Amino acid sequence: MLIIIVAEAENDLRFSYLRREREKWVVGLRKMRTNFLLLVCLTIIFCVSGVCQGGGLRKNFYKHSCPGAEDTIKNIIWKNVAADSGLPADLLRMHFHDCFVRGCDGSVLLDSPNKTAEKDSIPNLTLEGFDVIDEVKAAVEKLCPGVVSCADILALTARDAVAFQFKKPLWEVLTGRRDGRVSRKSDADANIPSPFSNFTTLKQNFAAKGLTVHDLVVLSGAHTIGQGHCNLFSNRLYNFTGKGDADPSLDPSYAAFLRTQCRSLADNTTKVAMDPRSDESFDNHYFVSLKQHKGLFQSDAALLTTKISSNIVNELINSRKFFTEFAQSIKKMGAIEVLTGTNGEIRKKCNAVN
Ligand code: HEM
Ligand SMILES: *[C@@H]1O[C@H](CO)[C@@H](O)[C@H](O)[C@H]1NC(C)=O
Ligand SMILES: *[C@@H]1O[C@H](CO)[C@@H](O)[C@H](O)[C@H]1NC(C)=O
Ligand SMILES: *[C@@H]1O[C@H](CO)[C@@H](O)[C@H](O)[C@H]1NC(C)=O
Ligand SMILES: *[C@@H]1O[C@H](CO)[C@@H](O)[C@H](O)[C@H]1NC(C)=O
Ligand SMILES: CC(=O)N[C@H]1CO[C@H](CO)[C@@H](O)[C@@H]1O
Repeated sequence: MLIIIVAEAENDLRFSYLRREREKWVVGLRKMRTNFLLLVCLTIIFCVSGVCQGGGLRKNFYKHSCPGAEDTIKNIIWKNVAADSGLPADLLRMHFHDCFVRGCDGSVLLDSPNKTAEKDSIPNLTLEGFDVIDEVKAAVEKLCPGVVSCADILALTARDAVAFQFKKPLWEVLTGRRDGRVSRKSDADANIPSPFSNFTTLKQNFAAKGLTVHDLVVLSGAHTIGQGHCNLFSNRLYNFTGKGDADPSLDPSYAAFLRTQCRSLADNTTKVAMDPRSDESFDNHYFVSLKQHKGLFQSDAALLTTKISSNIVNELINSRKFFTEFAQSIKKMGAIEVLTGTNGEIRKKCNAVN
């Protein structure tokens, strides 16, 4: 009898001990759950405010708010590219310029009442394709007013224009960007890389946007399409060191050919293909030509001046590698300093703030 009582007391004790342990656990778990919820909330807040990596962009952001948007954009772009094979280059370059100045926020599209907007900076003077962006925006506004940002339109049109050649997209575009309200010429001048820059400066320009040397080399491959104006490289043809000489790093026969195109140092109207093999085909030829010292700008040639970057050039001569790497780097470029959540606005017209 006594033994049983003692045993029960012991049991009770053990149970109460267990109960206490269990309570500790429950309390601990509850605390953990609170902490976890707090963490999730903070992450969401940070992502909405654009602080977290990727900037809160996501795949198919307009799936519910404007399901037809991406198809509408693609159809208009393909129609326009069919009529103007130079359009992919215009739109790809515009996306790049947008992202490098105040982030991918459509600021490159804003008109300037007093000639102080990004559009008025020297490199932007030759940006084309604004009218096509306006056509796209008008169609998307008709479909779902006030929903799709001009910043997303820029990113999507660049992808779709290049996709026309392949009848399928070469890279994924996340969406959910919002439009900025500020466009300053001084920001463009300070952030858009110059065709006269050396490797060190280019590397710094890209690092300032969170992009690596690898991204710099890969994205320069965009110069596989499009053209450059003579005055941006003719110093390499006629007067490289002030002695009436050519740039020794430029292939001599290619330099001779370029002199037949750009007749003088002052020529600022003639345009020349940046990829002498195929300036309307998006391919890895930029790197093939570059390795033969036929890069058009000093900024192209600069990629051969360090071991690390020239090794990357060698890798990208592999076409499959170029396509894979380009898709990754341009996705990264498309997330530079984006406005998301409630930041910025959705412009009614791409050339003016609301
Ligand atoms: C590495 C630094 C870069 C420099 C210094 C640079 C410079 C230039 C220059 C000077 C032009 C010729 C503009 C003209 O004469 O009208 C040009 C054209 C172009 N750039 Fe770049 N660029 C760079 C990077 C990029 C990137 C990252 C992209 C896109 C991902 C890009 C895409 C283009 C395209 C597609 C064109 C042809 C535009 C056309 O024909 O309409 N560039 N670039
Ligand atoms: C005109 O330029 C000045 C800077 O010179 C700027 O402060 C102002 O906001 C600009 N006006 C518009 C309408 O953009
Ligand atoms: C690159 O260009 C910058 C700016 O023009 C210059 O200060 C720097 O010395 C150059 N670097 C090299 C390695 O030539
Ligand atoms: C070449 O550059 C030098 C030094 O800047 C200059 O004095 C000369 O006039 C230039 N030559 C031409 C043809 O522009
Ligand atoms: C081209 O050069 C001419 C003559 O030097 C000048 O008047 C004109 O403004 C220049 N155009 C551009 C777009 O730089
Ligand atoms: C100030 C200026 O000339 N801006 C131009 C920028 O490029 C677009 C498209 O070519 C022109 O329409 C602008 O006038």
